[in-house]
Amino acid sequence: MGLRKDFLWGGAIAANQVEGAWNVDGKGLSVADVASYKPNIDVKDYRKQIGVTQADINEAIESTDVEKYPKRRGIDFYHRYPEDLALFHEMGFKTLRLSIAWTRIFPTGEETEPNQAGLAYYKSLFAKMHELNIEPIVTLSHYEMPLALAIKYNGWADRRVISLFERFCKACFNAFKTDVKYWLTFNEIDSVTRHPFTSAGIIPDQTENLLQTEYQAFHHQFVASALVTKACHEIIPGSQVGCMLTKLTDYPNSSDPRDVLASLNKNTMNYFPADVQVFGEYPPLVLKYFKEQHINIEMTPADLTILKENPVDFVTFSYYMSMVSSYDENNLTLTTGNTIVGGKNPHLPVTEWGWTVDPVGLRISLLQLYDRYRKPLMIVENGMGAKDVLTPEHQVHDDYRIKYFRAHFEEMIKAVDAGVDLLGYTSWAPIDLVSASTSQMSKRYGFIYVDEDDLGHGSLNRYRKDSFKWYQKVIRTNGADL
Ligand code: BGP
Repeated sequence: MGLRKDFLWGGAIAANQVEGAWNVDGKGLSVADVASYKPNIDVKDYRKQIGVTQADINEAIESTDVEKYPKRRGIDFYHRYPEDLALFHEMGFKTLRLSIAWTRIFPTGEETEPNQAGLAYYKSLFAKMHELNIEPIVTLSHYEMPLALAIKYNGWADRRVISLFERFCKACFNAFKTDVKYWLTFNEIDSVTRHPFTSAGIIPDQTENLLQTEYQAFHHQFVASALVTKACHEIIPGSQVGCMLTKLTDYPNSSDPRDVLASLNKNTMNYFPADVQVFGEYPPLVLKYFKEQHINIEMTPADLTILKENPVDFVTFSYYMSMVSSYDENNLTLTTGNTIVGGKNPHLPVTEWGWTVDPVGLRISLLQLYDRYRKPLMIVENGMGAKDVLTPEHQVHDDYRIKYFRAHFEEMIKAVDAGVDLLGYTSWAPIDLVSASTSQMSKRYGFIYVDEDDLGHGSLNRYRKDSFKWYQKVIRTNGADL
């Protein structure tokens, strides 16, 4: 048994967390460019952190400060990609998951013709990848959209954004039809309600009924995802389009049936965006929940046909942690019950950022997803943020990272042995980059250390960590030697 021979081992990155060059070659401002570094904010308050206000945006538009806006400098992958790809190749990567910045192709989202310099950049990047036999897996929307669309339309809250996104995607399919076979539509599509600004361009303090707006934005993304799946299949015969879900595997806090019910309900809500993309329709329980919450989504009959006719080909997900739900008797909704989530799990350790470390949860996730969808799966993000130390000899002894991955790979292989069809695994992230939730460099994930601190100081030199050699061996033996 074991992994398939052509298992796609590799890593995953996102344009806005690595590229930098935020105003180069005609690029427009994206929502990610205005998410600022707020060192004193409580890192656990994820939603607040990414909840940018209109005042923040006004200030950010004027600013060119890359200390305050670290995603604007990234790790300079824009210029250093040949060196970085060579390092990935040295580790033996079969694939690299990356995203295309919409704002490099359509700077404000509303131009009628694509920016040629933006297309040319990605064209050379893909050429280099093919030279090194690294198969691209491309995310079309990874936590960014043109800022202009957020300001003008409140992002994905507005139906008109669907056709603008379609225009962007079709430009990519036409330009890269010989370069890219695997495409993902929206990164962690379920995250609209967790951080509406970065995920859907919704400006919370300008939005009257936030929950209603978030679910309407969800709907527009589902329709857009189905439309571009169709376009991709038409423009690139043989292409494969996947959805991407945050796998927040949820456990009941106890065997009290009410806790079990709370967790079941939580999972129903976690799964629903992938359900829509795979089954082409909304789960009845979720529609009932909308009714109870007085959420009225504008859905046309044409939308429902588009969803039904264009399911995704495969299912991908990020896996970092599991959650715990408990029943809350004072706070109950009719269909889904209500849950206090994120409770501590006494069986699991946590990282410095409070994320549970749960390798068995990865196996559970794979089994659950395969059982539910019966589609090929791919793990497109998994990894551990840590505060690494660079020695004076430029080494990083990250045995904790090796231990983390080893435990996760063991469980992944057990799931495959149990019959799960798994296409590949891309770690988050193979190289240190600017963190999405904290905007900090010091939350490091890579096998490659980047000499850059939270304020952007440093040589930007790359150094191989101990885990680099280890991952190289894992890929070489296709997971046989962990
Ligand atoms: C996922 C995102 C990634 C990445 C990762 C780690 O939710 O898709 O973009 O950043 O989480 O999160 P963080 O950077 O906040 O540690």
